[in-house]
Amino acid sequence: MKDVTPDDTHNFALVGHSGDGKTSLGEAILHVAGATHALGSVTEGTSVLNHVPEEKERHTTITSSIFGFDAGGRHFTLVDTPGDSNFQADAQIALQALDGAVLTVSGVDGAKVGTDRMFRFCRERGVAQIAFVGGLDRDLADFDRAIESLKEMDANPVAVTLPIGIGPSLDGVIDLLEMKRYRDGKASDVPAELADAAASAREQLVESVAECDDALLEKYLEEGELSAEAIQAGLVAGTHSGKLMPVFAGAALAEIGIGRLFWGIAELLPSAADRAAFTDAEGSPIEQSADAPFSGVVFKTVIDRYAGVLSVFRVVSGKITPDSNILDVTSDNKERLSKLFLIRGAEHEDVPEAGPGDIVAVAKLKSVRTGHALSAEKGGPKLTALDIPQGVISYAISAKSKGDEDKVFASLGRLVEEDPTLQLGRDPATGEFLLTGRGELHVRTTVQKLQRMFGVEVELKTPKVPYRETIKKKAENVEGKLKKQTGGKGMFGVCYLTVEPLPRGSGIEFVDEIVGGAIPRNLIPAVEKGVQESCAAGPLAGYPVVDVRVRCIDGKHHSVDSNEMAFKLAGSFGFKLAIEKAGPTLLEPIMDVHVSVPDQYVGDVMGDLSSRRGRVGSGEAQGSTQVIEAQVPMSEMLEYASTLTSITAGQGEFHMEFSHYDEAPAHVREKVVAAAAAANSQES
Ligand SMILES: Nc1nc2c(ncn2[C@@H]2O[C@H](COP(=O)(O)OP(=O)(O)OP(=O)(O)O)[C@@H](O)[C@H]2O)c(=O)[nH]1
Ligand SMILES: [Mg+2]
Repeated sequence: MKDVTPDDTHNFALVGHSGDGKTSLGEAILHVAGATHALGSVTEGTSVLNHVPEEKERHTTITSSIFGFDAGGRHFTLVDTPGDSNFQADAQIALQALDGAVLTVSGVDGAKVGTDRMFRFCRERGVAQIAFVGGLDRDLADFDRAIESLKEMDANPVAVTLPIGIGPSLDGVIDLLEMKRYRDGKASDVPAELADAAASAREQLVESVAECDDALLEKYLEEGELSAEAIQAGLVAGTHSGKLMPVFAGAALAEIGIGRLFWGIAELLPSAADRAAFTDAEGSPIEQSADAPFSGVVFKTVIDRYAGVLSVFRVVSGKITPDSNILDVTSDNKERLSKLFLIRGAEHEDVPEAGPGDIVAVAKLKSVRTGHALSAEKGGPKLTALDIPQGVISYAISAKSKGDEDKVFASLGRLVEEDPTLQLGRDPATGEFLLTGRGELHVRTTVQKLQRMFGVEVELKTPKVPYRETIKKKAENVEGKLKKQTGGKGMFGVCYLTVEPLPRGSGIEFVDEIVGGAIPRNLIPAVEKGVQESCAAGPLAGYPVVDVRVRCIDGKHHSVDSNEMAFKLAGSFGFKLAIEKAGPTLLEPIMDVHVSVPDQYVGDVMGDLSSRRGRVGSGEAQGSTQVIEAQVPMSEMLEYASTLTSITAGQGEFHMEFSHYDEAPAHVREKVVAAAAAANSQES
């Protein structure tokens, strides 16, 4: 690996809808490339990519898996990602650090919600994509229909290979660039009976390529053909810019079309040198030179049974060797590296150094977490950290047996370190511990892992909705006063606060409008601190207060008895009083919900969403499924997975993400306030 330049280094992810064959495809690529000796199988539990026990048990990927290998003088890192929306954030984090993506599409069903979601994510982030339509060896497979579904998704798909035969009679592919048939890695002539179909598909390919580039189009119109080099160069440019999506046909289990896809990964997706530049906080590009100081970015954390916590990072610039000193830019801590590892699924091997484009892991760093930027200890480029999607659904969590609490929370802390989309916190209203994840399955899988890895059992209670509190009107000149001047050391501080509503998403804004020293300059921050601390638990039900401007307009002080504590308390009292006068109200989180169901269930699913206070948009057809978009309060969606399963006989799929906060209707507010009051009286 150490002799390979970034031009010959390729880091790619397999992404797509859950169960559409990403891991099987990964196994086939590794096998065809000679990185593994036997073809691993998801169903038989021999996959080197699905190596976590929960994955083997459930035959599904729950955390992305990394496999570095050399082939044909180049170095590749394959990242197999989860398709389920509970775990797909893992793919979204990894993609920010890689060079390209293979969008895996079902040859039977075509593109689905998960396909669409990853396609859009890549497009927004400028990640180049090629597609693989797999499973064409299955009954009812239809390559053309799958291509159509990609068009409906608004991609610009163009077939680079065509299947020969379909379903059980699938027997190789035709490479439309070379006009050769490929089967078992061997090229031969295109069968005569397919010559016409292949010629017309090739014409389509050439036309699509030409349409992406005016100069090429002119040449094509003049000469009626383009040279092989021009077509390939056009295809490469179209893939990198996202104007084209080259599509490869095949079947992972039968290892058909895999060699051609692997060619596409190496030749059409950008290399480490060609990908869009990484940038620093100012948006300036970082030069990916081996001679520059080191910089890198961590996109995955793995708890390894032997090595401990492994941070997997991509080197962006410079070279790094074991035992170097580095800086964790994001947490601003110095770290000393130990050994460097190349990751191959569950295995890892020592490497002596890593350079730009390489993906390696290092064990036992203290402050480094997924998403953090790393740099040389002195003078290294400071990359921006990766975006980490946050959890959206919270469960109250407690130890099953008394006395196990410390162990539970220490172990959960380890899992939170490994998975940055999980958060562990405390419910301000009830004091309960909350585990927040991307979905119900995400949280439940975490609990299962907790038991397997640390032998501790916990109980989950109904999910908690992260309500917020805010105000509806202005309250002016409200006095916050602390006066205790009888006996001993006195305390005196008075502030006058005006609070007014701010637009959604503004948070808390504190404005210092004190003139003429009514409150001494050095004590004004104490008022702000008091305000901020009171924001953590609002007056209605103890949820954080948001979207309020707090203006500190006047105050009084005493030359001896005024101090920080006095003004902090005055700020806190004043704020609470002001909020109560300003029409406090409850905000509830609204989710963007996307449900994909076969046609016949659309009516029932829409009706059900409306009954959950949802605002349901119109459905959009994607092949034989309909995608329904709706906005629904989170509190109505907590146990939706089981409802959807029963309405659609298990054929529906949904995912949701946080959209915005909205004022909760009175009946919801009353219920939440009563629940908080009940929890409070139980505690006291
Ligand atoms: N017949 C056939 N079956 C396939 C093919 N590819 C995958 N499968 C089967 O489809 C099922 C799902 O395959 P996986 O490779 O686990 O799919 P995945 O996309 O990794 O799934 P998640 O990790 O759950 O998102 C397994 O039972 C595979 O054996 C294929 O090309 N042909
Ligand atoms: Mg998988």
